[in-house]
Amino acid sequence: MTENLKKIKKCYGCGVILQSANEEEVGYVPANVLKRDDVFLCQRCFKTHHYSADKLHSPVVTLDFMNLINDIKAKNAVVVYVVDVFNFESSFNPEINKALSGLDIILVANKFDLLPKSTNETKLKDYVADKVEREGLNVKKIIVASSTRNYNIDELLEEMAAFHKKGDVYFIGAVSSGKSSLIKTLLRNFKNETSRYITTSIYPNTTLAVQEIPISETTTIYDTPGIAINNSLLGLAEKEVVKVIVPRKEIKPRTYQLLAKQSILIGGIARFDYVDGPFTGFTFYFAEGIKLTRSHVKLADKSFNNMIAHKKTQPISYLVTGVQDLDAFEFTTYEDKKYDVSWNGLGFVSFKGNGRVVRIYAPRGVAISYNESKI
Ligand SMILES: Nc1nc2c(ncn2[C@@H]2O[C@H](COP(=O)(O)OP(=O)(O)O)[C@@H](O)[C@H]2O)c(=O)[nH]1
Ligand SMILES: [Mg+2]
Repeated sequence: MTENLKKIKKCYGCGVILQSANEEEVGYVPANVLKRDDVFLCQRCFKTHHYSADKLHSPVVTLDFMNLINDIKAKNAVVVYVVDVFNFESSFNPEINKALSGLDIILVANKFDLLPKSTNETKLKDYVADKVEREGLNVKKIIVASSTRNYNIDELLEEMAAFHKKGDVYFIGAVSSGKSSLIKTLLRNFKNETSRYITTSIYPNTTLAVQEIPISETTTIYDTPGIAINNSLLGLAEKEVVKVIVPRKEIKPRTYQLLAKQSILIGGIARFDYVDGPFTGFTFYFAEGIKLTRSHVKLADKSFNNMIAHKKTQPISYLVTGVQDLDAFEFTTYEDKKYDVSWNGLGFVSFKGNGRVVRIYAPRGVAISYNESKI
């Protein structure tokens, strides 16, 4: 569902939205210039500044990881692919998916405890199954689990038992999806009756530190380092900010009834504008420490910058010193369904209804997505 998502062009210098309708108004760029993909500045900033728009990212799946994956393929081993249900869109990463294609996969949708108790597990599973099918992954089983709550870990053990007769089991997934925690919980339910020890060593032909956990004389679980997602706030923000944005316990959804032209400022790092449509409820799923502030679209730029300047919100990151550091995206709903818009690594907003126009602001480099609702 990306066909009706459009990127709003903003000036990387002053943050205003670029437009070619009125030369007297802020953000003016001639129409033929605005059409180009490499235009990042309004005419005024273009004349007074010199900016470089560095958008280069390192790849998600590195050569080292590909070597590991090739080895898994050669051994015909099983993969436990761990994704984080709170950060589903960022942890279920297209590059990781591509690397895993053709392998036998048990998919663990981990951190279920973070979603509200009312969450329908079957619906979530169906949602994941649909995504898995679209990606063409060879997933044998989807398990909705929580390593911290020891929820459905027995199911994972059973599934692994059915498979590991075939060979080794590799835990793969994005940084912080919970691979190591899952294995720790697994081991609590599992006795090492072998004469082999748990070791950590550099995986052959790579620089990856991989932990080997023997589960029989011949079979081993491998805990691999997390794959860093380059378009997630978790990978871009400083440690203190990551601490605030990662939820520790069940999310308490916060619902705002909004009129068109109202705006919610998400800490000092993101923003959600309700551009157009009827009075609608928007539910925000973010860690408790993230302060949400209601504003009006007209005042939002100023409030946002002020809150950052006077440290009146939480979190504030070096990534965002003002609205000029946010990219904006806009989309319109065309069906009477429930939707989620998500910021990779940060959280998501759910709402329902046709004909709603919303604008999503994210720190530059952080991917956003929108989907039919997963919960
Ligand atoms: N709420 C919750 N947090 C979890 C769960 N599993 C892992 N975590 C947390 O997520 C973070 C990353 O976990 P870790 O196992 O190190 O992830 P890895 O990078 O995939 O090995 C840690 O802070 C864990 O406490 C879970 O099921 N629920
Ligand atoms: Mg780990």
